[in-house]
Amino acid sequence: MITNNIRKSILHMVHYSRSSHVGTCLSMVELLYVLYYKVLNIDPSNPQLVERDKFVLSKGHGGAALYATLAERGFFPKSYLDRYYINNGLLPGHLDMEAVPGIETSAGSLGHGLSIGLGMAIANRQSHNPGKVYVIVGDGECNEGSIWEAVMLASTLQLSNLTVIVDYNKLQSFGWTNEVINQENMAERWKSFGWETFEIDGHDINEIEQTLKTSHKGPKAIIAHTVKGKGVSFMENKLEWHYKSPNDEELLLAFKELGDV
Ligand SMILES: Cc1ncc(C[n+]2csc(CCOP(=O)(O)OP(=O)(O)O)c2C)c(N)n1
Repeated sequence: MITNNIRKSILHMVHYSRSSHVGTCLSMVELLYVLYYKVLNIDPSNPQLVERDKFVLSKGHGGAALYATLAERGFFPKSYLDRYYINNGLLPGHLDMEAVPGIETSAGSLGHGLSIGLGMAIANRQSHNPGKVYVIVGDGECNEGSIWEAVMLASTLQLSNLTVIVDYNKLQSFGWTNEVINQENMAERWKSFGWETFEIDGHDINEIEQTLKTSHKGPKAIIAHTVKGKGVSFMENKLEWHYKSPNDEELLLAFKELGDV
């Protein structure tokens, strides 16, 4: 199963590099899988195709998940994943668009990806380029004011070529998202800013695909309910896995759960 392979790559990468953000990455595996295998018009052998769809991972601290998905999809050899977040490595911990083919924008400082995606969508409209733009933002990331500036402009311009997925895993780096800054009724908030809004299970592959393929006249927001750390029971909904990397024993346990050992 491809989603399992992506999860195993992520676990391997954070374990080997002893780095953070494993929960962040595991939360969006199904979202990335559906985008890269069922939705995006992309060609791994020609990543600069002018009319391609573009994906922006705004929560760039989850870079390992995108690197793992791109490697799985054939943008670059899987062996590159061994060079994640290490000295003299190839793949920086926060996304680097110069590192490997297939990454549309660097990210890590939260709150910028949606504005960048908005700019891409405007440029495509102006140049009659049919390429669509998809952006994943984190729920904690939605604390950033710049997100809402982009949200307002996108609906003013009725950008039907722009889709945002909020990876609504309810946790951020300091605790439960709604206890840091309350964002209850997340879907209503996006709707009130003029976006066509959907609320889905962010781990249900069919629901993700159907919702992404639903046509829309203005910008589309998909509030995807997810679980931080999804797929590894002892990491699910646990704040500490924003920071910790699994030790040898934990890695083995995680792989067992994923049916590998
Ligand atoms: C501008 C900015 N401020 C703060 C941080 C530190 N930071 C890294 S991850 C994070 C929380 C992100 O939470 P969320 O968007 O919900 O993503 P998750 O990891 O839960 O998927 C914060 C505040 C940052 N990277 N950029």
